[in-house]
Amino acid sequence: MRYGHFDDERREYVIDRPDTPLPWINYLGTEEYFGLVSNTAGGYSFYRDARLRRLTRYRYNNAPFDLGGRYLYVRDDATGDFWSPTWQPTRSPLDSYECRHGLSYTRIASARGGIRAETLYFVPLGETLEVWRVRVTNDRDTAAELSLFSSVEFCLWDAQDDATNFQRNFSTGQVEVADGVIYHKTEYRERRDHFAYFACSEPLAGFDTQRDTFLGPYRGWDQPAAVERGAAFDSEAHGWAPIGSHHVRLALAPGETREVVFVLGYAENPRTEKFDPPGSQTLNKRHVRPVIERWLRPETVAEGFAALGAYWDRLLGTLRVTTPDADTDRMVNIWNAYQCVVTFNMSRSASFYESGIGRGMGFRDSNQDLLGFVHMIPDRARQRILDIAATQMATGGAYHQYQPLTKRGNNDIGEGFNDDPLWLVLGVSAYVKETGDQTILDEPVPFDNVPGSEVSLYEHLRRSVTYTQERLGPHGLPLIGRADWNDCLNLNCFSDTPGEPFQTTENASGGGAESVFIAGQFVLAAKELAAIAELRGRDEEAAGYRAAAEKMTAVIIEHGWDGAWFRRAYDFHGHPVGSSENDEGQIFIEPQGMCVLGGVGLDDGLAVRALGSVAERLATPHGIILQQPAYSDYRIELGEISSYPPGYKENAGIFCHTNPWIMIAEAMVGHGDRAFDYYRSINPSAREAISEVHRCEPYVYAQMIAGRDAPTHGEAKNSWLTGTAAWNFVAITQWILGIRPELAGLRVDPVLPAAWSGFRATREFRSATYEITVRKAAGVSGRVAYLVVDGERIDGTVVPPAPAGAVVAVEAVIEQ
Ligand code: BGC
Ligand code: IFM
Repeated sequence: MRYGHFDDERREYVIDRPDTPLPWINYLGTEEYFGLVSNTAGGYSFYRDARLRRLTRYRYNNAPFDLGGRYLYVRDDATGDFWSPTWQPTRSPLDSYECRHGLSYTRIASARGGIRAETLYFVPLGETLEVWRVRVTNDRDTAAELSLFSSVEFCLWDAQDDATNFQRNFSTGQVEVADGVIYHKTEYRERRDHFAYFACSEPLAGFDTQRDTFLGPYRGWDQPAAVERGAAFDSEAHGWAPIGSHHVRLALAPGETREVVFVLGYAENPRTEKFDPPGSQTLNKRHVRPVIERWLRPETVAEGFAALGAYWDRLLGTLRVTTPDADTDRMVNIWNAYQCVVTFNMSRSASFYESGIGRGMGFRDSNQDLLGFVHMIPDRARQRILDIAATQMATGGAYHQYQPLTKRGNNDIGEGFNDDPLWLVLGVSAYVKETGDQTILDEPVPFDNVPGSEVSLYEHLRRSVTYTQERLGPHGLPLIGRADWNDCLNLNCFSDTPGEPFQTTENASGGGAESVFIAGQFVLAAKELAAIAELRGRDEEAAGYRAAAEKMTAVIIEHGWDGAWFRRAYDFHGHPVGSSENDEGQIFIEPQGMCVLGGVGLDDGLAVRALGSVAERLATPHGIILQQPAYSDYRIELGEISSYPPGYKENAGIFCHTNPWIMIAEAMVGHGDRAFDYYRSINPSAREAISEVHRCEPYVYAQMIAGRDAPTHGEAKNSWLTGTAAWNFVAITQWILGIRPELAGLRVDPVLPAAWSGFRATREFRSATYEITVRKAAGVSGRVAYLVVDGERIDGTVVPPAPAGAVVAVEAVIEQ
């Protein structure tokens, strides 16, 4: 069952009923000011940091699930009938409803009783504000006397404090209303000097700034007293809950449309210029007045919206594909790429499943996210890398997270996730391959942001590799520490006394448990670093890294191979995890993917064998399960993984992030059909037809789909902010379609499903454009036999970089 459809031409997903199984959301903003917006206008806004600079309030885990947002009310002043044109919060029946989620904008249109309202929400480039452009049309053949009310509930900036510290916060709220603009000027705890403003293009019939006056006693957002009676109270908030609401009266002739613009923005005042006149309580808002005036003008709004479209044309123009599969095309060309940029902006901070207060930016997560957006925004990727690397320690170890506002490592979760440092090598290598920019390797980067501790980024990479080499366990495999990629595989939660639970932060990473996953990742990273070393003429170092990769490969084969697949780990007691010797958790997906990505088992058939086991034991029509059999009970020696009910999250859920590793591995061994089947099984667009099962948005990946042990098998959860976005983009574009940036140039080496007869693509790469045609007869499943580059046949599959501005025609011919 569908709840809408894709409009590929306009790069939109069109939702045609408001009661989607879960809120289907979108993001506004591309630079510093961001918002989340659902298909019924729920969500919130923030400036740079979703925790510390939250403009509007949102209550998570609400009932209904999504309540609170950028709400409007239309009232027919002749009858008193009122409704929300975005359906929420009144949920009044609508004669028509349509929500179009586009690239950094959302448009929600509806009609009731012959009155149509269409609202466009977006954040203009270069501004710290959002625009709501509302068009109200009278489709009746009589005149209409209407009222339009806006509403937002202000957050008192620190979202965590706002949600908990009521003894204080019920007394701090302050607003000011001047020239029809509502200013929210509650002081932030540290008395930073910023404020929010909410303006309207029309003369006001009234306003409200105190929530409980606007709503009335014992009422909710579905039935505000001001709207019901058709007149605002002109309330001024002193403490309690400041809101912003404008009341506008509209008299519309038959057929007439009126455009009303609302602008919600963020501004700062230097401390000395905070008040006007100095020392008074009146906000100095001189600098924002011109901004407000400009953005209330319909022409500015139209130009701003067009500029946003052009921005996305530019970003998405980097790679365009035309394949025989529509779901592939729309994900690669539009939605997957878009999700990668959103993940760049948000990391794991703010979604409808991430509260915006819980987490900073992940060291591991951000490095992987980079793989999905580096081709679109290389400059920002460069900066991101330098920021991440600056949180690394001199030991090569890393803070697991850092704070976006301060860019400092944050020790809330601690360190000792022993996979972390190696992701930096993979992130940097992806950047250098994409851009050819080797200067980044010489950038001075501090350790733990301590001035004076700077060494080159290249040295940081070396330390990442050394970090693993210096932490090997009894089998010569890397120590896992607190956990590796799988946060919940906590193998050092040992107990000396049987039956005695025992786990502290200190000992969680101190034991001897080992990870085969990190071993595979090490092989991959050491090879990548060897190639970078060679590029810099450090052949001896390169040889050292290659030798280290070989040595680790041998250890994996000796101690990490279980007979038909790669083992997952050894626990604190030295028992294998992910082995046929285990009663549960016999086979895990992660080492099958990562070892093959590192090239382990490619020559001796182990890779093919392991992938066969994945197909046999882990694959389902809804994606590949993380491990099987699911743990049925808690086991202290395995930790949190066994605390999840079977089929969810890390305990045998379909953890989508890992699936592309298998797609890539299958492509590496030449299995185009299997790689593509796996790709389609979790491709959200390909799952659109089963939206009642999948339940999350059909245009973006979710972190997890419930596994076969769960009663809700096939149900997705935790959409948007997941490494799934970047890795699927890499799997489909670089390995299945095979357009892969390498140090030496652009490789074109697809591994396609047999039924396809080729595809076409345009790829911007290092300032040149590659027009790629892949030809293959349907039914054939071979690899590229030769390339023809600008009419000349070349050996191998790497197209050397062309001069900037060149347009290069590449033809790849696949033969049996
Ligand atoms: C991860 C989850 C994991 C959890 C453990 C989070 O950081 O996203 O997948 O289950 O940590 O509490
Ligand atoms: O690898 C982690 C990631 O860093 C956060 N989400 C869950 C993943 C698996 O545990």
